[in-house]
Amino acid sequence: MTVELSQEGAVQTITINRPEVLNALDQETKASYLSALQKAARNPEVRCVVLAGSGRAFCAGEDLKSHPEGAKRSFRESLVSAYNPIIQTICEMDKPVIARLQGVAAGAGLSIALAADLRIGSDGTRLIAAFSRIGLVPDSGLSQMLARYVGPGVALEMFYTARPMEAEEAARFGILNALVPADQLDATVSTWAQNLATGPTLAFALTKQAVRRADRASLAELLQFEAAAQELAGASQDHQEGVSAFLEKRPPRFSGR
Ligand code: T3D
Repeated sequence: MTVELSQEGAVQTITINRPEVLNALDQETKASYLSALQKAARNPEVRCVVLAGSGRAFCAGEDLKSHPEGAKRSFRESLVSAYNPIIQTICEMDKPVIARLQGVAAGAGLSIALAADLRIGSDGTRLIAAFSRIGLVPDSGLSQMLARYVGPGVALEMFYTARPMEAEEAARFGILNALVPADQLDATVSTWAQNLATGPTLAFALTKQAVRRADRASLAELLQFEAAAQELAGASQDHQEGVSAFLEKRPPRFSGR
C-alpha cells in the first residue's frame, strides 16, 4: 500500500509510504491519497487529520521516475485530475489538518504541506520549491500559498533559485507552528492532533472557513460571514457545553456538534 491509514481516537493519519523515492507521488499513489482525504473529510468520526510521510521525507512531489523519458503527457490533466483536488480537499475539509514535516517537502509535496492548516517540523525539515530545477512553474496552489507566508519577494527567490528553506527559517515565517527535536516530533504531533480532535469541531470548521474567506472578502463581507458563523456556533451543543464547563470550573467535553 502506497498510502497507509491509521486511526487513534478521532485522529486519522494519512501516510504516504514510498520512502525509496522520498514519498514522491505516482498515479496510483495520487489516486489513493485523494480517496483517503475525501473519505476522511466525509467521516464524522474523524475530527482531525494528520498528513505524514514515511522514512526521511514528507513528500518530494511528482514522481519523476514514473514517466517514460521524453514521453508526451498533459501536465494540465495531471494537475486538474489529481493535484488540484488533493489541495482543495485539504483546504476545504471541515476539520483541522496537520502536516507532520520530518524531512523534505519539495514541489507539490510543499504545496500539500502548505495546504494543511498547521505544520509541525523538526531539525530535518527542508522546504524546496523544486520546480525551476526541472524547468517547471510552481503549481498546486504554491504560487499563492508560499507568497502568503513569506511575501512575493522571498517566494519568487525560492521559485527562481529552488534554494531550500531550513526549519528555523520556516518557523520564523510562521510556516511551522512548532519546531521540535526529531525524537519529539511524533509525540508533539500526537498531542496537538488529539487536542484538536477533542475540540469544538463545528466551531473549528467555521473558523477555518472564515480564515480562508478573509483573504478575498471585503471587511463588510467578512463581518457578515462571522456573524452568520457565530449564529451557528452559538446554537451548537459545544457552545452550551463550553459555557457549562466554564461555570462549573471543569474542562469541557466537546462532542463536535
Ligand atoms: O504531473 C506533473 O508533473 C505536474 C505536477 C508537478 C508537481 C511537482 O511536484 S514537480 C516537482 C517534482 N519534484 C522534484 O523536482 C523534486 C526532485 N527531488 C529532489 O530535488 C531531491 O530528491 C530532494 C531535494 C527532494 C531531496 O534531495 P536528497 O539529496 O535529500 O535526496 P536524493 O538523493 O535526491 O533522493 C533520494 C532518492 O529519492 C533518490 O533515488 P535513488 O537515486 O536513491 O534511487 C531520488 O531519485 C529519489 N527521488 C527524490 N525525489 C524524487 C525521487 N524519485 C522520483 N521522483 C521524485 N520527485
